[in-house]
Amino acid sequence: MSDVPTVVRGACHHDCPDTCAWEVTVREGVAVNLRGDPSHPFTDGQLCPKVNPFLDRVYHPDRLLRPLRRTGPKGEGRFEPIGWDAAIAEIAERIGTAVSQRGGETVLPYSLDGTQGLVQKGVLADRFFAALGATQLNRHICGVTAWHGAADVLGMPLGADPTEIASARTIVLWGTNTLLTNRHLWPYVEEAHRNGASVIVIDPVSTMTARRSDWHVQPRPGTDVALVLGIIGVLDRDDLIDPERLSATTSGWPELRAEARALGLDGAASITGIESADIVSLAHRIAHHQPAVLRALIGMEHREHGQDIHRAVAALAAVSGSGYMRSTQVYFDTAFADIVPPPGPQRVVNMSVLGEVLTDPDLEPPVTVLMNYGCNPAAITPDQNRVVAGLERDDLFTVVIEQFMTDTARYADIVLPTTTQIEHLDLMNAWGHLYVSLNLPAIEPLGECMPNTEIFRRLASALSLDASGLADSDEQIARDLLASGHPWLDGITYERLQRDGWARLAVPPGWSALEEREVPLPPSSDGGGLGIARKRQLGPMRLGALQYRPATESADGRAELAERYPLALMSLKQHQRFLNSHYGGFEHHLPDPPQPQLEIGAADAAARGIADGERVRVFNHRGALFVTAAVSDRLQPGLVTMPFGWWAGSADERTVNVLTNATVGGHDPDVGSSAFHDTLVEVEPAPDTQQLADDSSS
Ligand SMILES: Nc1nc2c(c(=O)[nH]1)N[C@H]1C(S)=C(S)[C@@H](COP(=O)(O)OP(=O)(O)OC[C@H]3O[C@@H](n4cnc5c(=O)[nH]c(N)nc54)[C@H](O)[C@@H]3O)O[C@H]1N2
Ligand SMILES: Nc1nc2c(c(=O)[nH]1)N[C@H]1C(S)=C(S)[C@@H](COP(=O)(O)OP(=O)(O)OC[C@H]3O[C@@H](n4cnc5c(=O)[nH]c(N)nc54)[C@H](O)[C@@H]3O)O[C@H]1N2
Ligand code: SF4
Ligand SMILES: [Mo]
Repeated sequence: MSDVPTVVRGACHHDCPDTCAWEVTVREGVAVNLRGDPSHPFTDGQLCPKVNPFLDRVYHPDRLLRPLRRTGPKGEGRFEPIGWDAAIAEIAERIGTAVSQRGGETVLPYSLDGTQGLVQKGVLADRFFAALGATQLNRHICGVTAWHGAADVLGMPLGADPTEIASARTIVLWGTNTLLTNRHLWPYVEEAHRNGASVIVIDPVSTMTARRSDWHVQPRPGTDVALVLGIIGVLDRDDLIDPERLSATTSGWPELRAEARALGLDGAASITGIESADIVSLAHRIAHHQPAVLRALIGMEHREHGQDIHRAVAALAAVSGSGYMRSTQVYFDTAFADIVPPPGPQRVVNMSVLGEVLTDPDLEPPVTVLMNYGCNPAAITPDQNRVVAGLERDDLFTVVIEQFMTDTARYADIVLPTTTQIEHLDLMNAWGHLYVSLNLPAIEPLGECMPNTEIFRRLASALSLDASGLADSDEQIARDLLASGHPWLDGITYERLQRDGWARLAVPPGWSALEEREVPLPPSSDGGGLGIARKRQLGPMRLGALQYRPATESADGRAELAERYPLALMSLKQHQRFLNSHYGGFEHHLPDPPQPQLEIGAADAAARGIADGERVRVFNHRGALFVTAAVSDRLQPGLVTMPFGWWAGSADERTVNVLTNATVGGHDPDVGSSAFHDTLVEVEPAPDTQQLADDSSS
């Protein structure tokens, strides 16, 4: 082995819009340095506070390095090491028996974007579960509601290239916390700002991005549809809409205008809590300082009517002729080859309602095998008490493929140790820019770890599954994804990516969904899975009737519930060193103080006799947890917030999701994310320890 250091190119695997390209320096087989690729235009040589210390995660003493079999009760976390052959044989035997007794649908895969790499995230696993005839999972907890809202207007919901934000004169960051969640876009925002653009943030919460903006517009949570109707009403009243453009590019304007007129400016102001004069200024700012860009990402979709909110923002872009930016995922879905089997006839389960699915006594067949990878449902899925009750079921055989002993892994029958991004090969797309990258393995897998792909290859072989592609190598899968023949992949070959690390999709610069209404389709565009967007035809942007509806779980939705639980809870991505649930259990990533806190406004705290720093009980009809109160003057009355991403050990073996609402936010129950932010709670000073002991013994 040479002791001359080598540099291996790769890219971050995280579920983050930025997908940074990186370089790993390896000496004697050990990764000794990691840095952002200075040549990548979007990464610009910088990673982020979460990932700068990523090598510590790779070499962390708690890394899972061998397969484990459970020896104690579920959830307790007692395991013994076993060999790979024994682990694979046992899983294959359990799956084989379950499938022969109850049919393939008794197996439920549960995964998300723990890694966003296209190879490790899914292709082989998808082929494996399709060949088994397993229950199909709608992986809709993130992004799909927003996708549908935008698609309601745009057909195919492509937005403009986010880097084009640099040339805007008005930037509206609508329900997105750019500085925290999408930090590599911020330099482009700053460039526009230096050139005179104003930066407006529309967010009920005073986020770090809101505090850096020129104007923070703070609607009551979940009322953005009314705000949009108010703005459209002003544009209409003041003759600020170009009728020719509108009739050439949209349909359904009369219906939308009728709704805006019916609500009126005063109606919009009273629902949103924003002064009429401010709604007028916002409308005038957007109309008079073009090009304006409306930038939305994901957060607003986590509501019962999230689809309407995203639809409203897209409709406002269409009416005002503004640029519209969102996830760029659709570009990659369109460009890459569709190499997973199309959806089968098996039942579909929405991942948002896992708790209900695992505890439903009438589900036929019941889920008796749960295969979890790239996601930590015990921590991140709403209505956590039901999720945990499901994971505790003795008749459920659970396999977790993980890097660490997460909240979910503690409930597994078998835990399989898996590689990190610097130990395996992957092809990376992105949802915040248009660069594709190739991640090459920099070091050998640690211990006995294996990539997801190899685990599914072995399971397929042990089960003698007969379907094509189940033995494909990782490199073959990456090459096949690139081989669609789509013009956006022109000149982007595996070899070029091996050499350069990354390449921008060949989407013409300046191309935007609002200007150009034709999307090149690949030669064969009839596949399923990845290519769902391709099947949409583009036509005029659809406006149509749109109304504000309060969420069922809100003060205006269910008065009797709001009487018992009068505070709205938003559970936010708010820590600089957290990425979803990845770092919640890592000491060096925790904030100071190292506990999740409940932020509550001074008046709401005073009304309940709660002082800053005091321990409180937060509860509703789904569950309860104990945390410390942080009394603040930044919150609207009636609103409380808690951070998301902590592991259960941080607060009474539960996270904020013990409280959250699992209602699905799309217009169809199988479609869309959960209404995390439409959650009502009450808060009280925590009973003292003696009373707790009395309660539990009675
Ligand atoms: N209350 C509340 N809940 C939320 C949200 C919220 O805002 N509030 N946000 C929601 C959203 S938008 C999302 S996306 C989800 C995210 O929730 P999760 O999907 O749980 O989040 P991640 O931290 O991205 O990834 C989870 C796991 O993937 C594992 N992993 C990483 N790489 C690999 C790999 O190569 N192979 C395997 N097998 N595992 C790997 C990591 O070790 C990690 O434990 O949470 C949702 N839940
Ligand atoms: N540091 C860090 N970065 C991350 C993540 C992380 O955990 N940590 N997670 C990644 C993931 S998986 C995702 S999905 C993205 C999410 O990226 P974003 O969508 O930018 O982030 P969120 O915090 O989910 O939501 C954005 C904002 O929406 C606001 N919001 C909620 N409801 C409403 C509403 O009704 N109206 C309006 N106007 N605003 C509302 C919230 O207050 C929040 O500030 O971030 C990614 N980046
Ligand atoms: S988490 Fe996001 S910002 Fe941080 S390195 Fe990964 S892609 Fe870049
Ligand atoms: Mo997400």
